[in-house]
Amino acid sequence: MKRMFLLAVLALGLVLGSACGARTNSQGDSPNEELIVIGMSQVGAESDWRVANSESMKAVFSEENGYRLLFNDARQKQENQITAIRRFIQQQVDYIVLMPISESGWDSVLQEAKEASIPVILVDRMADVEDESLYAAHIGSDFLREGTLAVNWMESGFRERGETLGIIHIQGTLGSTAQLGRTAALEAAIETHGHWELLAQLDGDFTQAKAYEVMTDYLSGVPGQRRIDVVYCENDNIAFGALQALEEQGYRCGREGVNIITFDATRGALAECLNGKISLVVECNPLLGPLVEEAIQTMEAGGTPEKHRYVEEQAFTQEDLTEALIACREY
Ligand code: GZL
Ligand code: ZN
Repeated sequence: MKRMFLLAVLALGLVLGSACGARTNSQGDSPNEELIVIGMSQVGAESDWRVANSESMKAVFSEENGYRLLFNDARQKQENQITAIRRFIQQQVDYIVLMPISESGWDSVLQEAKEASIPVILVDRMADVEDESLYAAHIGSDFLREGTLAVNWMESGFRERGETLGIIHIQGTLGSTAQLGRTAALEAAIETHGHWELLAQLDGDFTQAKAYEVMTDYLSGVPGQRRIDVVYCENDNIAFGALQALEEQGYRCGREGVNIITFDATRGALAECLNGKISLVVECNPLLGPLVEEAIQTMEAGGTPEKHRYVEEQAFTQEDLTEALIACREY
């Protein structure tokens, strides 16, 4: 009987504890009051870029810097991000930082955060919401501009080839802002260049394994070797998979053969560019932690952060690179 009574008291305590909204973190202990509690929903760990992005966040939002970071890895599933955000709301975090995997599907859960008076900061990709007041700030890249850097290079880089340009397009996670912007730039350029031919559009989902699989499937379906002038890879991990598949099937990659274009500019891709296998690397900066902190500190001081902040990015070819430059890069 005593055991039953004890169990009932314990259960009641748990219910009251969560009902009264005591701000507890996932370990259940209550954080020091002065720490700013951040609920962070990260896409996953699908690429080198993503790993660098997470490391940048964890380096900034540390306890010694005055934060308690509740970090959730959604393993590339939007429903896991939505579940994490709802948990952050229950835990009454001070801010929610969301790296949205895709643009759609956020209106209702961000409405719940707004009703709980928890500011949301969107990082990297965008959330396509009806009501812009559902997020306090967005910090990320201009993906259309990145794609435009790539097609401008294609425009100037192949003048001497004159006749048709055979292009294979390997896309990133469909519906993500990065994929939408980089795809839009290429598709617009193909429209205006009668001599550019889209040989295939494949889904590489931003991972090396998927890109290797779809590229190998495509190449094994082509009798012998066909002329491929450009493989437009929407991130470095796709480029690594495509490069492996192309070389396995006997293709030469580089300025005289198949020109691989890629986005992110991780050290691995820059090294392949320096050695001549990748022709163009467009930078996409993952080191967004300090910019997110700036927005949070602005709000802590009662200010209003910029609604959209875009990071500066450039493109690299072999001529721009040295071992020393690559060694100094942070990711
Ligand atoms: C771009 C980011 C993309 C990277 C990929 O800002 O959303 O997602 O380009 C990552 O490497 O997977
Ligand atoms: Zn042209």
